[in-house]
Amino acid sequence: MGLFGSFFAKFSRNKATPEDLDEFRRVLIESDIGAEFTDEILKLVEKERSEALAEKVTECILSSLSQEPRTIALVPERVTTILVVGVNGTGKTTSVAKMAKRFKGEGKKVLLAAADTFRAAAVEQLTTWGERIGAPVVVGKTNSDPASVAFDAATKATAEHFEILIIDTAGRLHTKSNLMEELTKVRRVVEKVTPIDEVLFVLDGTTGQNGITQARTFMDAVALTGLIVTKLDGSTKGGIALATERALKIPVKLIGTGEGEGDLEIFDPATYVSNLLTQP
Ligand SMILES: Nc1nc2c(ncn2[C@@H]2O[C@H](COP(=O)(O)OP(=O)(O)OP(=O)(O)O)[C@@H](O)[C@H]2O)c(=O)[nH]1
Ligand SMILES: [Mg+2]
Repeated sequence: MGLFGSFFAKFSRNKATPEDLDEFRRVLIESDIGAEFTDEILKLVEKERSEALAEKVTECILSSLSQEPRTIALVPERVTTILVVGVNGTGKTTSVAKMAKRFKGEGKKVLLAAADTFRAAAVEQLTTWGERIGAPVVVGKTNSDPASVAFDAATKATAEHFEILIIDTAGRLHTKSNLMEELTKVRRVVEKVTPIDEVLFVLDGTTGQNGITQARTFMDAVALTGLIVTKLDGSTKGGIALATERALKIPVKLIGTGEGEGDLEIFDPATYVSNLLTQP
């Protein structure tokens, strides 16, 4: 993640040459941090050539990010419901399992809903995770209405006093309006039983700028409250996390750093940016 570290080490010691700046611009663009951040950071680098540069750039990035809390706030008096959405293969089901594992570790009573009814394998995948973690999973028949599975899960969660319900949904292309409508329906139907507290969009950290377009369409359909950015282990492209947060004004809450159930971290922007700038 210390993508820019070697540049900052150099820029704070010497004057950056035009070649250095070109090279740095290329690295910024390739990191998917986006055009706005790239321009602002380059301006600072051109202007400021001192020990204070890293600090100024950190300030510039952090002040553009969301000020909303990054933790998932639990509602004490009723079930806290989390809906997990995103395009295909971004890591939704894995992230659902990782969150469940984390909450179970805190001693919470967790219920999962397999509202991805398109493929039998998807239900199996979540059921296997559920068994491993010790969280029951509400399932429906293959090709049944995902909203009805989500409704059943919300009803069970409320009746049996679960503290957390996490609803996994099928991956869908943001350009397929019927599938986006299906998601809106899941939300509407669950909210007949209990409010949805978090709608988390799972973004593959190796996706390019298209991730922002995807997130915008999901935002319109289901009003996202946060992002989970996955596959940041070993990626040099994690800048999309910052670019998407800036564009949508919703916080990155969690980051996925591997395929294992423990590979989920609460996103801490200050540490993230500091690593980006200081580690070579
Ligand atoms: N390296 C790495 N791999 C991940 C991470 N999160 C998920 N994966 C892998 O990405 C692949 C897809 O993960 P899933 O959780 O099945 O993705 P999904 O979004 O549920 O996929 P669909 O339901 O088909 O849309 C799997 O091989 C996961 O192990 C992560 O943080 N890092
Ligand atoms: Mg899945």
